Amino acid sequence: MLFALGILLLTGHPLRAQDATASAVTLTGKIARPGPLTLDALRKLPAQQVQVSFQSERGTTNAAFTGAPLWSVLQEAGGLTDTEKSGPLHHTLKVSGRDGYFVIFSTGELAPDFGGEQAILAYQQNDQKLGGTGFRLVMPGDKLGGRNVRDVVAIDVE
Ligand SMILES: Nc1nc2c(c(=O)[nH]1)N[C@H]1C(S)=C(S)[C@@H](COP(=O)(O)O)O[C@H]1N2
Ligand SMILES: [Mo]
Repeated sequence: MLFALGILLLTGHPLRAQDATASAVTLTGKIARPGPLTLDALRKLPAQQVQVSFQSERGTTNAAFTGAPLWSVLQEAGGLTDTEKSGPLHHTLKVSGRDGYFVIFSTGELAPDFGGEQAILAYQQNDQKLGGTGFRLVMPGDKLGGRNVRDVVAIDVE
């Protein structure tokens, strides 16, 4: 009985585990408060809408995406643990999709006082909720769609 309870606590309820991956991005690494970022929490951050146009094998996608800047997601999680003067120039973010696809960003390209790139962790495309995990990274201005990671499940800061 205790053993079964232990297994349940360790593995969690299978349905709950599935829900969690479907509606949260896991933040790990060198941030003050690592852990899951739920869709609800993301929706509470000041929203930004960006118009993007990118090419892929499927042609050109034109869409408006709504979400929160990746930089504010980091700040919401307490910011970088590295508080040195040039801390924002020393780290990387690995943004991973459910299929293992990933893109690396540098904190310097995102920090508002440096590159200030408008990377958005989006939850809405035009007026529709995103499918899949519900999260997509969007880089307005990119010609190709490669950095627009679909079905984001994890962001690791190193
Ligand atoms: N998770 C995940 N995201 C991904 C990819 C992928 O294979 N897996 N491919 C990228 C590439 S190369 C392109 S061009 C775009 C295509 O976007 P689309 O699927 O919305 O057309 O998604 C990007 N995001
Ligand atoms: Mo692509």
